[in-house]
Amino acid sequence: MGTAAAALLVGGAVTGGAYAVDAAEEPTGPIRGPGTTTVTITIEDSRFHPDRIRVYEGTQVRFVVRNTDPIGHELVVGPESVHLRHERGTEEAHPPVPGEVSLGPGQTGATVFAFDAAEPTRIVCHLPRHEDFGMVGLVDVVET
Ligand SMILES: [Cu+2]
Repeated sequence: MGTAAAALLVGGAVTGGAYAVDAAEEPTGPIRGPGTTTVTITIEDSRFHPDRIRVYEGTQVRFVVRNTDPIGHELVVGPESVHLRHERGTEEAHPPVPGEVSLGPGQTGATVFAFDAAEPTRIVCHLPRHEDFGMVGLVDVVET
């Protein structure tokens, strides 16, 4: 990680705005979709790996989420209205809402989300302080 990326993390850059994931990995691999596809995301040390993926507009992604940490996490993917609701809300468990899955320590779970809008879409763990710590990712939704 470069100095700039480290500074962003230390500075709490993940707390504001839809583009607060500047420190995220560059997107790698193919643009997924269209149609249906499965993406495996591993949670390790309170980070999503990968934390940046690309999909074509209209793709339905099944996220298989492996939590390798000894603490619970969640994965919430969706438009900013969804993230706002979670930041202000008190929901403790999310299934079976599409795009939301809660994971106990060491658990693997899955959720499905359809990326119907060609706009950057965040993935966030909304457990207390996890987003501030850097538990955020980005899906680049590419126009077909
Ligand atoms: Cu978390």
